[in-house]
Amino acid sequence: MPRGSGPVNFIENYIDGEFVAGTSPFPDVNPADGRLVAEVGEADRCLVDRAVESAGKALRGSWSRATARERATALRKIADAIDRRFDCFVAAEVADTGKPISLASKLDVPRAAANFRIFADLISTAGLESFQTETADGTSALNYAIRKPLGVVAVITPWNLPLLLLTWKVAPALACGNTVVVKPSEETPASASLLAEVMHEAGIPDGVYNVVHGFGPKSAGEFLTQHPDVNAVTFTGESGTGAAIMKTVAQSVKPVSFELGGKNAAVVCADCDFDSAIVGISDAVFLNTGQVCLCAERVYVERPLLDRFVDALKGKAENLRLGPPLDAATEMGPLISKQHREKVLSYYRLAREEGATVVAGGGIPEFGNSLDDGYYIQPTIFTGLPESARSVKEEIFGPVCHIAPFDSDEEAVSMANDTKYGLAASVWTSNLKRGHRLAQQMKTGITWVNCWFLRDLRTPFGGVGLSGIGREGGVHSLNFYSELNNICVRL
Ligand code: NAD
Ligand code: 6OD
Repeated sequence: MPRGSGPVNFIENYIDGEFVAGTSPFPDVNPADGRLVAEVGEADRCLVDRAVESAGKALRGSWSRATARERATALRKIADAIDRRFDCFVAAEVADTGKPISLASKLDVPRAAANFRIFADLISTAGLESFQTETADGTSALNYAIRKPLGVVAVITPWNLPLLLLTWKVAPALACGNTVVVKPSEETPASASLLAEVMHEAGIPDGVYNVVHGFGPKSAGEFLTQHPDVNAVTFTGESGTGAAIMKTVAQSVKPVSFELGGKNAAVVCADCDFDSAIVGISDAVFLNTGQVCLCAERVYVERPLLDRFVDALKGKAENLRLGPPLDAATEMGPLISKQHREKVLSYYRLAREEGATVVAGGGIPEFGNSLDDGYYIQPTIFTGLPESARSVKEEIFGPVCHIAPFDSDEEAVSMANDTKYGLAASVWTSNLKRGHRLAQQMKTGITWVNCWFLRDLRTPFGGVGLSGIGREGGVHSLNFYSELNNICVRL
C-alpha cells in the first residue's frame, strides 16, 4: 500500500490511562488517495478483557464518588480540551474519512465539544420523578426515583461521523457516572485515540474512558459485546450488525440502544419555497458524500413541480465541487473505502438493470491526479423506477437518490412509509398546516419540515423498524445511560 508523504503514525488502544499497542497492526487508509495514514494496533480478546476490567475498576474508584456537579465540570473540561485541539481533531477526521475540511470544521468537531457541554448542562439540571401516593388507610407514601449508572458501557460506532457519533454516546454515558470501553470503526480509528489524550488532559480518572481498536466479528467488537462484565451496549451502525449484536447480548439480557440504518424519504410539495427546497434536498442527498444515516435516498415530488425539480437538482449534482479534502473549496469528498464504493456502484448498476433513467452521475469521476487512487464517486440521480425496485428499497449509503412523482398527500405518505426502515423524513411546503399533517403521518423517529439535519441535541433521536431501538438525545440519553431506582417511603 502506498504511504502518505508524512511519517506513518501508530494508533494505539487506550486502557487504564495508558496507550497500549495491539497485537496485529492493520492499515488506516486515507480514502481520498488510498494512501496509508497510520497503522492501528488491533486489540485481541486479552486486551479487550483488560479494557473491560479497567472500566470495572474505575467504577469503584473516585469516579463513582463524583457528584453530578463534579462530573459536569469534568465534561466541560473535556469540551474545552477538544476546542484547544480543534485543528488536530479536524486533521484526524479529514485524513480518516476524506470528508471536506469545511464539513469537519463546521459539523464534526464543534458538535463533539457541544455533546460534552450539553450533557454537562443536562446532568446538572435534570429533575427526577416523584409522586405522592394516597394509600387505602388514609395515609400516604412518597415515591421518588434516583439515577444510578449502568456500569461498564460498550460504545460501538461507525465511520461516517466518527467523533461526533462517539461523543454523542460517551458524553451522556460519563455524565451519568458510567465508565466506557469504546470501539470505533476500523475505518476511522484516529479521533477516538486522540480523545483519549484529551481525557487525560481533562483529568478524567484512569479507566473511565478506554479505547479498543479492531473489527466486528471475531475481533474487538464481538469480544466486547460478548464480555460478561459489560453492563450495556450502545451501538450505531448497520441494521444487520445491530441484529448480530442483539443476538450476542441476548443471553445476558443487557440494555441496548441501537441507532441503525435508513432509507429516508423527502416529500416535496408543489407549494414549497423552491429555491430553499433545492438547497435543502441537495444537502439531504449529497452531504458527506451521502454517508449520513439521515440522508434522503427517496425523493417524492408533487407532479406539477417534478420536471423543474429534477432539472434543478441535476444542476446541483453536476456542479458540486469534488476535490481534495484539505482544499477549503471542496464540497464533496470520496466514499469511505474501496469496498464501500464497490457496494454503491453495484447499486448504480442495479438501478440501471431495474430500468432507471440516469439523470446525473452514475459512475466514477476522473481527476487526472492522485485523487484517481481515491474512492470518489459521482453524485447521482435516478428516475423512473417502480417503488418495488431493490434500489428504491435498500439502503445504499452514497450520494444518490431516486426521484418519483406523487399526486396526492395520501400517496406521498403511503410511498414514504413503504419501507422496513424508519429513521428520518423531511417535508417541504409553504403550507404549514399541510406540513404538520404530513409530518405527523411519517413512520419515523425524526421528521423535518422545511429543513434537514437541523438537530437540537436535547431532542429525541432514533428510529423505528429496522432503524433502531430506543431514543437518545437530551433526557432520553440520561434515561438510557442510567438505571432509575424508585424509592417508596410510607409517610
Ligand atoms: P457497521 O455496522 O458495519 O459497523 C459499525 C461498527 O460496528 C464498527 O465499529 C464495526 O467494527 C462494528 N461491528 C461490526 N460487526 C460487529 C459485530 N458483529 N459485533 C460488534 N461490533 C461489530 O456500520 P458502518 O458501515 O460503520 O456504518 C454505516 C451504517 O451505519 C449505515 O447503515 C448507516 O445508516 C448507519 N448509521 C446509523 C446512524 C444512526 O444514528 N441511526 C448513524 C450513522 C450511521
Ligand atoms: O447530530 C446528531 O445528533 C446525530 N445523532 C447525528 C447522526 C447522524 C447519522 O449519521
